[in-house]
Parts: sequence; structure tokens; C-alpha cells
Amino acid sequence: MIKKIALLFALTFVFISCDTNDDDDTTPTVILGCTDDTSINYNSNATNDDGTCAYPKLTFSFTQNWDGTNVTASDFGNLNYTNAHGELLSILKLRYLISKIVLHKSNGETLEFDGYQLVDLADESTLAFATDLDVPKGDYSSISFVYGFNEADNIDGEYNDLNSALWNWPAMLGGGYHFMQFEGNYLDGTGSPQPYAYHNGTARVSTGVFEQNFIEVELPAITITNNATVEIKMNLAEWFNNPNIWDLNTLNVALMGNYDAQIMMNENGQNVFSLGEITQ
Ligand SMILES: [Cu+2]
Repeated sequence: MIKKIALLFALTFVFISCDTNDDDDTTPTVILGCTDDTSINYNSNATNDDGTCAYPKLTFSFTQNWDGTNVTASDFGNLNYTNAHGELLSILKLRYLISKIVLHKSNGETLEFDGYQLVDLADESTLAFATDLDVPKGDYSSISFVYGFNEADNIDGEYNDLNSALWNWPAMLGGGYHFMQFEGNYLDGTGSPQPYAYHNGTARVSTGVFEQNFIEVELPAITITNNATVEIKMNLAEWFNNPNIWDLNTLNVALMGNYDAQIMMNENGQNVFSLGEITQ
């Protein structure tokens, strides 16, 4: 009954708005009080300060796993992981950059979230990226994002927070920023620990010649019905696996200027991300 009254009230308001507002059809009708009418794109559980209904907002959460086993900073230093080539390894650092998150509708419309997120496993506050874009409820055919920065965004020295985080990629290697720093130790053939630093960014072909090396990731369809947290999972084992089985005995440190290593990272990175849980 209450719903019917709310709907009646909303419809009345629409008629009134149409009479008085026909000079501007694009202005969304303001509904006083929230309703569960699913034809209205507002979030039924949230209101703005002025009492009008709010659109859903999304938070992206970033989780990491090793072939399904959750990895957090509390696992740092443990020789817990065996890569596809057979080396036992530990993780001591993991930071990576995500940018240009876009929701796609099947009719071609897109909603792009501003900003980027430097995920640092050692800093819990970076594992969630809260956005403030109004997201109409409904079905979205995919989510896409850029791992790293695309060419337009990868501007040398442009972002103060990333400069402070020492996230820059050397100018002689193409400049801009790192896409990932993934470090730890692995056990070599004699069983002694050796460092690895799997750093990824622009690939240097030769002096002054560079290749963009970011990855455009596309994740499956989602339906938004409310404020939502969307989990984006990274399977760390994949960086060492498919299609290039990574041999840490030969590719461990000093990889940033190694063109072949940078391209192999890009190839292996194509399948590290997947869509996790959507909580709303
Ligand atoms: Cu580096």
C-alpha cells in the first residue's frame, strides 16, 4: 500500500514536472522520498542530504591470491608459493596500478570512473577504491579497466602522489610510471634464497624507441541494484605461468630494461585478473 502511494505520488510529480519543465527534458525527475520502483534508477537505500534519493555508488576492492589461496601482507616473507617452473618463492612487496575503470552497457553507453588506484598490499587503505560517480541501477555488459596507464595517461612526472610513492618509470626506459612492482625471494638450484624484482612498465625496444605495455582488462557482466562493492581478483601465480613459464633462475632482477621480459610480463598479465564477489 505504501509503495502504491509512493508510486502514485511519484507519478503525480512526474506529470507536474512535465507541465512545468518541458523546456528541459533531460533533467532527471526528483522523487521526494525513496521508492522501490525498479523503473527509477535511484538507490532505494540511500538518500542525499536534501532528502532526494541517491544513485548507487561503487567501491572496487582488490584482492590477491595464489591459484585461489588468498595472499595478504601477513604472508610476506613466507616461502609458501611454488611457481609453474618449480621455484619456491616468497613475496615481500606487491604494488600495482589500476586506472580507467569503465562500466559498459550493451547499447554502447559507458560510465567512466575518474582517477586511478595504486594498490599496495602493505597498505590496507589502498585495497579499496571508493568512487563517487552516480551509477544508474541496471545491467552492465562488462567492466573494463587498464592495468597500468594507457599511453594518454602515462605522462612522466604528472601525478604527485605517484611521484611521492617513487612509482616513476625511468625516462631512458620510456618514462611515465611503473605498472607493477612484485618482489620477494626464490630458492635457487642450491636451495639458497635469491631476490627477484618483477617490475613491469613501458618496454624499451632500443634507444628512444618504446612500446606501450599496459593491459586493457575486460571482466564479465554485472547487475547493479544498490551501493556495491565489486571485487577484482589478481592471481599472482599467473604472472609466472601462462603463456610464458617464468624461470626465475634466469629472469629475476634488472628486468625493467629487458624488452623480452617486459613483453612476457604483458602476455602473462592477460589472465591474472578476474571478477570476484559483488556485494550490494
Ligand atoms: Cu622498477
